[in-house]
Amino acid sequence: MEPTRAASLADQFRDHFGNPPTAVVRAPGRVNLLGEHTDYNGLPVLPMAIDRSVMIALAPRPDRVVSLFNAGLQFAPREYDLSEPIPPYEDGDWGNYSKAAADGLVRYSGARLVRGADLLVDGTIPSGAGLSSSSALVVANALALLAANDIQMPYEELAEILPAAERYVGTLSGGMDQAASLLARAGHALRIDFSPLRVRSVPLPEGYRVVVCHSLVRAEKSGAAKQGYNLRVIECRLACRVFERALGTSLPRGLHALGDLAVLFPGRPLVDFLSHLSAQIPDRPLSLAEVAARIGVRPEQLRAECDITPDLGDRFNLVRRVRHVLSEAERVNRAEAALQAGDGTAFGRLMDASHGSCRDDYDVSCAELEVLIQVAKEAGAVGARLTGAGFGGCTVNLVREDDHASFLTRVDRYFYRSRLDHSTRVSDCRFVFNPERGAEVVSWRTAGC
Ligand code: NG1
Repeated sequence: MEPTRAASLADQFRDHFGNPPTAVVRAPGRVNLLGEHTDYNGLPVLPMAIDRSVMIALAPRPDRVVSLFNAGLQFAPREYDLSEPIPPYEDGDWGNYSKAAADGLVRYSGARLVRGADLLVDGTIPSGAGLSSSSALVVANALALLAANDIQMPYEELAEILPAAERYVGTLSGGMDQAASLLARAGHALRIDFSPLRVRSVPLPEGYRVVVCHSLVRAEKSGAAKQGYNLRVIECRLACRVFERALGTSLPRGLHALGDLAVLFPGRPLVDFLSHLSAQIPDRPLSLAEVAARIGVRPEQLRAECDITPDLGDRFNLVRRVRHVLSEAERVNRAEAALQAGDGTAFGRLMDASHGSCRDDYDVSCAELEVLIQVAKEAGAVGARLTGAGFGGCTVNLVREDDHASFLTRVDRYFYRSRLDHSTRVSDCRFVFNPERGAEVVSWRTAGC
């Protein structure tokens, strides 16, 4: 827990609500080193927690009202009642992340939230940066509501529940961010596998630093990036349907996610399956009617089965998306081995390959990210890639310890200098950090403050 920040948040809480908080919670953001757009496919990821977080000072209330106040005053105060159902605010409203946590705890864990809470929320994770500010907000709200109700829940269980809870805001996201925020280990990356959730610590190679750089393009998933993200989730769901058709009776059951291929055919390289898909459909954008015709179902049936909303349009790229997902999952396996062996060079090569795949097959890069990656490589990054959903946001870079000062100087000179106005500090745009531990709840009265 950052003691100075927590103490000042507690003071602000007292000033605002008139009584001291009973607890302070902290939920960190994360940077994903490798394994992009694999989590919602049930395939592994390799993130670590960053030193930026959401912190909430809280006190229970006698009624069932949740009163949300933002310490930084960027977001307007919100109040809602915990009585079910909890209807969402307008799309994009920050209060929906708190409601997502409340609704999810009740719906998926059966938690009895009989007490509301006063919550003072402070965040230091830039939003729309691919650093998981939204999930940190959901995790912190969940921990705050549980603390206000004296409910203990293992973090592993919360990490299973909160991804579904966060879908309340309309993003079809996977489970990486909540698991990383809750279960991260200081000084380590985490390999996370899904269904069921499994987590193991992975060391970072000695003599290297991880640097996060913002492309200065915000990709808000409460805004335009949501559609781009959800479309890719749907493309993967459609691909599962084509695989079912292609693999026929060799499949013992239906495919819920592309990751089921790894479960059903253990030991077989995932990329081998791509040829089964290519045998059924061409590598070009297809309409829903074309995909349906290849599977032999009616388009409306397919739309309903895959939950395809009209805002996602009628152009679905399946072959390229699957090529990314399956190859990315294999890169995670190789990357974990490289990290275990302390081989930063091999890890860097996998990061570069991941970026190429995100750009060319998953189409989630953008012009500014490409310039930033090029600058980073010229500045000596051993590996550089976009991190998080993409469409803007941050890059993650592996840099030799001895080179990291000159790396920053060059990135500042060749990327940030011409792009930043005087009101923005470059230190807010790129940062070097040590992996943090995951979320924590500190009882404020016993903390002696
Ligand atoms: P970011 O961009 O940090 O929100 C998103 C998803 C993850 C994962 C990555 C891509 C949310 C809340 N998170 O992360 O689950 O799919 O994109 O790997 O949407």
